[in-house]
Amino acid sequence: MASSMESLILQLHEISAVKFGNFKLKSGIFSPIYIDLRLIISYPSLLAQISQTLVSSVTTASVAFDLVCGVPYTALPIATSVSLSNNIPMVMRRKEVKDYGTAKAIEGHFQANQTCLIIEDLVTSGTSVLETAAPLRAVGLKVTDAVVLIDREQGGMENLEENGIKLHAMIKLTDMVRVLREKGKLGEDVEKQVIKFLEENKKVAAVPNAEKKISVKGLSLAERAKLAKNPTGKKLFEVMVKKESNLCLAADVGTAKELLELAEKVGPEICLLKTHVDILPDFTPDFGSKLRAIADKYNFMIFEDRKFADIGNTVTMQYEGGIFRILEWADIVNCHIISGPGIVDGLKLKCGSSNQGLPKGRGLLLLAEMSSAGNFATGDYTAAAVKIAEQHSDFVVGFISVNPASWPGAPVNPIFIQATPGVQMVKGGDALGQQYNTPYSVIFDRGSDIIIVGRGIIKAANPSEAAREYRLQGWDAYLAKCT
Ligand code: S5P
Repeated sequence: MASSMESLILQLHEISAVKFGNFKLKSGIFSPIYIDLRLIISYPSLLAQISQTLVSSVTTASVAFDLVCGVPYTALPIATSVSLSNNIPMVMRRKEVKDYGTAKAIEGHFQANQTCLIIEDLVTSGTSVLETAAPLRAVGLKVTDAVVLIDREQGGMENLEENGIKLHAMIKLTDMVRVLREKGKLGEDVEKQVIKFLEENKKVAAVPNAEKKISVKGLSLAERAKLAKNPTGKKLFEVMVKKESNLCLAADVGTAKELLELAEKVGPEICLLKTHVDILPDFTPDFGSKLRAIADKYNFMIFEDRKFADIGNTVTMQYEGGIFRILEWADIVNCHIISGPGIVDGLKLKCGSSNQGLPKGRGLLLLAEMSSAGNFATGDYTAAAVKIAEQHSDFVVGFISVNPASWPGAPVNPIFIQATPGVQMVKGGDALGQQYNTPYSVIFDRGSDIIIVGRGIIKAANPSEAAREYRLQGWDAYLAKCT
């Protein structure tokens, strides 16, 4: 190893950017090594040295690029330093796509087809590099290479390779540990402990595509698909796995024309598209078949958010008849349980599961909780929804929920899908009581399966780009649950 690299490793150790001991990681596991590269901003000459070495390592490898982009946040100052000292323009990826102002995911001037080098401080599974590559590619930039200061050697290089990105790592963690031992900064026993830990945790990698590689606490979506009793619920699980998407678009736009255009744009990113057909002034009887054609093309399912609430006999007619003829085209509908279990019997009369020999094999979601402030769907009401679902598990495919991890006896039967509205990139709300949580908190902390996103996508300058961001964040949170 070059002496400049050894000096860099020693300096990182000196400033405590690399520590040895017993550290609890975000994933809950204990690690004998901890790396915190955020500290380098306090040492400008070290930061400059790192940036220079990063650039030389890629130029030696003859990588050509027009722009650089740091993975937020730790690598941003590194990318800035690279940009300044080499006069290479930089672009910046927003972690949160705002729904006001210009709402861009990528900031800065660039041209389509330019090549952008991604700069990262530390790579484990490669997920954060992929999260930055996705919006860069979505705006037409080419991403072929990424350079990282430290590679933890936990599958990142392979995962990036699978996604068309060559990773150039300046320092491999095992080399770093070896150098520090050689220089007397740690004993042989600690070195062995760290190497053993790295070996054992190689499979912790949580990246898109990792469904097959990971072990899952609870059941994976693929396993739940096998248990599902309703054909529509089963298909929804399968679509999620196939598309690596737990994103439902709430397509609350002004006209049917806009809705169909939006479905075309966002189709590749979603597993489910949710409609409110009664807000479409230009609804025509062929709306359902037009939407179905797009759903088939992009392999997503259709959910009419009708929120039936009447007695069984009335909802039977509302479901099948009227102008909208929802039963004909919606795979899934939902209902409140305020009127009691008869509502489920009524809807089921028209479209129960194929096991019962009833037509259509449609699915039903029960509103067990709501996202709006001060709503009454809590406590015993939520528990009653779970009970009704169990009694009708051939027809009920899951719940509209907000925090299913907090329900008594949680998690509930894994055949049921949890779908959660009130999702945006930042926590907050609107002026009319809607309350938002982030994709990560909904999927990881609150134990839901599907994020339902409306304005976060519709109001973005580029809805398909925003949808991709939501899909990646949602899926990433699912994978994080899976280890
Ligand atoms: O409790 C709920 C249930 C639903 S289905 N809260 C909700 O917001 N919804 C729906 O989710 C709502 O009708 C809208 O279509 C979507 C949320 O849209 P956003 O624009 O606030 O993301």
